[in-house]
Amino acid sequence: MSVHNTEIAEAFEEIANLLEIRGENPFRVRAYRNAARTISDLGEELSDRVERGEEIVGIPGIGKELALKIGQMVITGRITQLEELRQAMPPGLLDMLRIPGLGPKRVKTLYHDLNIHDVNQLAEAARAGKVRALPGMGEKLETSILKAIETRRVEGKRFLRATAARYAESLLEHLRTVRGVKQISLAGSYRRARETIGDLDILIEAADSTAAMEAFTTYDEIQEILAKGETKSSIVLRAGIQVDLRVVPAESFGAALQYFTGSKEHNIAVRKIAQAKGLKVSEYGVFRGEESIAGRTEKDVYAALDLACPPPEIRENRGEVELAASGKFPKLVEASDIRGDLHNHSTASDGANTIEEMATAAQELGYEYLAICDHSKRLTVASGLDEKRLAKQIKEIDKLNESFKNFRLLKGTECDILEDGSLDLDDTILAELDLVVVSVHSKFNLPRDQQTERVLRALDNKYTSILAHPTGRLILEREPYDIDIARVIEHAKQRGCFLELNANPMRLDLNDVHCQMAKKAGVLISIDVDGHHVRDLSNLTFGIGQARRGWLEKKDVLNTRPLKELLKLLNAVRNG
Ligand code: DGT
Ligand code: CA
Ligand code: CA
Ligand code: ZN
Repeated sequence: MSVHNTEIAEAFEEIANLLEIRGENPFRVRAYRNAARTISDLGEELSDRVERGEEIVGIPGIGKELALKIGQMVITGRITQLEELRQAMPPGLLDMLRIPGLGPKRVKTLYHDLNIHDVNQLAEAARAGKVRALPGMGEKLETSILKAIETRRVEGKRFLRATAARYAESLLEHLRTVRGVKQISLAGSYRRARETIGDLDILIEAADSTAAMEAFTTYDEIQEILAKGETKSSIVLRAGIQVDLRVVPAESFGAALQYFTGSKEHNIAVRKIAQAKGLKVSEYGVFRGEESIAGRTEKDVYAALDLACPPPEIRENRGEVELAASGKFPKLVEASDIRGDLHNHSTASDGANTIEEMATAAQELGYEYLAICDHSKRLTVASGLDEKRLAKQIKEIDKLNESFKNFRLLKGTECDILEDGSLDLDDTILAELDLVVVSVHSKFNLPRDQQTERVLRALDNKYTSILAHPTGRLILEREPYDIDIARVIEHAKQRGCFLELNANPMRLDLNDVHCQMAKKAGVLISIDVDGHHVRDLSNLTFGIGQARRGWLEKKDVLNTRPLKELLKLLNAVRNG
């Protein structure tokens, strides 16, 4: 049984939360929280270390006590202290933490002052207007709590695609080696690259399902087996993610893959086309009367309906079914089209790696360029750069560039947009840069018009090149700020500047629908990882998934351009 760092980090985070809600010593709480962050940022799995018999003490922030607990978790899968804490406190408290706006401090107040134990009691108290009276809460929070609880009931629990990806990959690896498994594929929202996943759907081709079902239901990361059958089984992983597995014979693998990839809306539209032709489509195949006329591959299934097979990412019934009849899909952008990344941080602000380390990592990926865009001075928590430090960084980058062949570091900034829409740095220093990425990191609560005007004004600065994470959302955690994206897109078009699709799996901002709007308006999108660590460069895959869902092609994406062409485009923004 191998325990992932994420699970250890989650356990520590939970201990910190429970201790804080109980009102324990803040230093102790912080020690667990810091350790959780350190562990989830580690490159290697701690369980590997323990298995090799190596020390854990010595990792910053992990003392003897915490090391012992990590050891216990790796070996037994649990931490006694956490189990005791869970026993001692109402289980619904942790669930309350998932409501946006509620941290351990507020949950502690709700628990101690109003004796609220779970989300239901919280909703009741909020409806009765009791929450607003608590210190530091107010009517606004009370309303947003209620709203959050209500939408949650509709949506159910979802997971970030990146979280699901980690667990999906190990599970697939486990299943791939099973005797008799001929083909295996993920289906459902995961295959369509949705930003969040309700559950994972896996499809296996095997003549005999016994071995596959056995391997699936004895997987060592299982929390619960929901169902075990001959063709279908469902489990819940320890991470809380449900996985549905279906085993099908070769002659219907394509039909099952088509059906379970969805989306439901896409399938309904496809079924209508089939009906008009006197055919029936199901997860078993395409049928004329009793006779199956297709089902082995997805392509066969669509072909039997005179349709071309659409890329999974666009199967949302947003125009792809109509296009399928003419066989002309856009040629969606691919990771290999990307020539460089235009938004990255270094140790100068809040990044974990030096400029040189970031440059090396980018070169290893075969990139032609990488832009260093550290935060600007207003963002003091991220040690943002003022004009003087940025001037120094410019010199440093110029010097580094002399040593590269076929690669260029671009000089940039991620400049804060101030409340009035002006930029955080002087134009004179912005003029020295290759590009200026601008973004909102404060005043998320401005009214829609004011927020929109603020951003439009920032785009009006002649040095502004790219608007980063344009809506500021954090998926499953923070709603986008209220902004009129249609106006932003239109303004970017007029100004000739660019919008970002931030590839951080928690942001994916712009979203798919916005990307499609930008494409229609003729605004180029820059798909950037917003790297704070060399490892983050691999997040490109999430950005590409979202871009494909937004129908973007190579030509719609700024950083598919070779360096020379890119520089021409960037220059045109400030001189055009
Ligand atoms: P999720 O899991 O909520 O992120 O979204 P999906 O799309 O993975 O949905 P899921 O797991 O409930 O079902 C997988 C696929 O199976 C879905 O995309 C389409 C197909 N499917 C499920 N239920 C129905 C249905 O009632 N009608 C049709 N036409 N297709 C369905
Ligand atoms: Ca699913
Ligand atoms: Ca499912
Ligand atoms: Zn950034």
